[in-house]
Amino acid sequence: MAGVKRIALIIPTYNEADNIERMVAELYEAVPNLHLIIVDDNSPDGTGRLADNLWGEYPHLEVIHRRGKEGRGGATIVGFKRALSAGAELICEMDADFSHHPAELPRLIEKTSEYDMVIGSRYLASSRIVNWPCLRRLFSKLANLYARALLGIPIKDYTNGFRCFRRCALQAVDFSAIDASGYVVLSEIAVQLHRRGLRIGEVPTIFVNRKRGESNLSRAEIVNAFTSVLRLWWRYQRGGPLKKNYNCH
Ligand SMILES: Nc1nc2c(ncn2[C@@H]2O[C@H](COP(=O)(O)OP(=O)(O)OP(=O)(O)O)[C@@H](O)[C@H]2O)c(=O)[nH]1
Ligand SMILES: [Mg+2]
Repeated sequence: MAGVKRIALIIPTYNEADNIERMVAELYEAVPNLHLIIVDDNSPDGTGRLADNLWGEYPHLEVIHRRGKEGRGGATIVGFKRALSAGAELICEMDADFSHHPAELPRLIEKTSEYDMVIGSRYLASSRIVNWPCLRRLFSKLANLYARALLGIPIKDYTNGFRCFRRCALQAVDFSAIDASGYVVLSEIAVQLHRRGLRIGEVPTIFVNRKRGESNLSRAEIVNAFTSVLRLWWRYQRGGPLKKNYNCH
């Protein structure tokens, strides 16, 4: 059972003061032995301070503070590296705004017995998306179709940051080749793992639009999402900057 494994979870935060305390409580309810790593980018609303105050209340909570808002992807990479150096056997990531529900985390964890990376997917038959405006749904759907057409990985959801990795899968990622820092890092990691022949699986998830806190998705980031997938395609089209195949099995 996955419960005996050393499991780390990375949560990138920017202005999640309304969510962070309840999120942490529900996560430890769902997976009590979690090594939780919160990576906060000096949130003006004091999320980082709130997270610090939780230290001591929970057995394995760690908070990494960065100087300013530098993007979700880069924050997650900092957390991944910390989890690897701490010896985690499974490493997960999720958002702090309850779009990904803590109670669903054990299902992703369990599926890592079959796959090297597991994605909580919004686009499988029994997945659901709750309270997302039409335009947002359309944008996400288009972004995923576009990524799939260009990058060719047989997955339905490239852009949901609800994932679990086996340790060996994250060790296979060449972080030095990743120069982006925003949401596209999710796609770049998937490209690298796919090119290295690692197994990527999906489990259905119920994705709920944030109820509290403000959206971090700016118009610039939407434009960036499309141009950066094009860059990825260009960089990785002939095997890209990757070193040799990696044997995870
Ligand atoms: N550390 C860090 N975390 C970030 C940054 N941008 C977003 N996040 C976090 O990454 C997760 C996903 O960001 P969201 O703002 O929920 O982005 P989204 O889901 O595309 O859009 P909304 O839910 O509408 O805001 C949340 O936990 C954010 O707090 C950033 O620059 N740095
Ligand atoms: Mg969100």
